[in-house]
Amino acid sequence: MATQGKNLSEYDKSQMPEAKNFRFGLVVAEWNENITEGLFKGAFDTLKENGVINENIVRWDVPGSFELIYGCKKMQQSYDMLDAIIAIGSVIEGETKHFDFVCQGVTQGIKDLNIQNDIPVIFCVLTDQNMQQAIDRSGGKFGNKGSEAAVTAIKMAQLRIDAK
Ligand code: DLZ
Repeated sequence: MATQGKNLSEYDKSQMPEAKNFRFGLVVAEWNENITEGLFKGAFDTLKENGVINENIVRWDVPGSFELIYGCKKMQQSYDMLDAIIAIGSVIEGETKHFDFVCQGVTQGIKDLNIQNDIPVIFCVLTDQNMQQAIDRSGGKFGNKGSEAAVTAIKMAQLRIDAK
């Protein structure tokens, strides 16, 4: 089922895997905290709506989006019972090339974790030109990408089980 551009309320919830026994990790960057907290809330609320219990959700914070790579790697190693991890960050374009390096680094780093290790890491990093675009996608007029990441995490957790 195609899900692009929809928020959870538009999803066919009857098509969602049974998630009540799944365990999830969320690694949250502190940079642009107003945005990443909105993304975290969207993800957390959607996991709960799908039956995941509080005890099966673990959260770690890291300073910036670049640190999501190491945070997710250590979480994979520390909690090998997790079914999926969601990496939450917000990178906003500034006047220097830092934006490009952080975006490329975190994208490639999380891609590498998905290749190297068995617990799927879901990419929930907004890469926006300005703060308004980030607000619009973290609980604003274009929905909440954290919620979409949680739906993806549940589906990938089920895929991992089915593929074993
Ligand atoms: C340095 C930096 C800059 C300029 N912008 C962002 C940003 O928009 N979003 C974000 O998550 N992190 C940013 N950072 C911090 C880097 O991710 C990282 O924390 C530092 O470069 C230290 O490794």
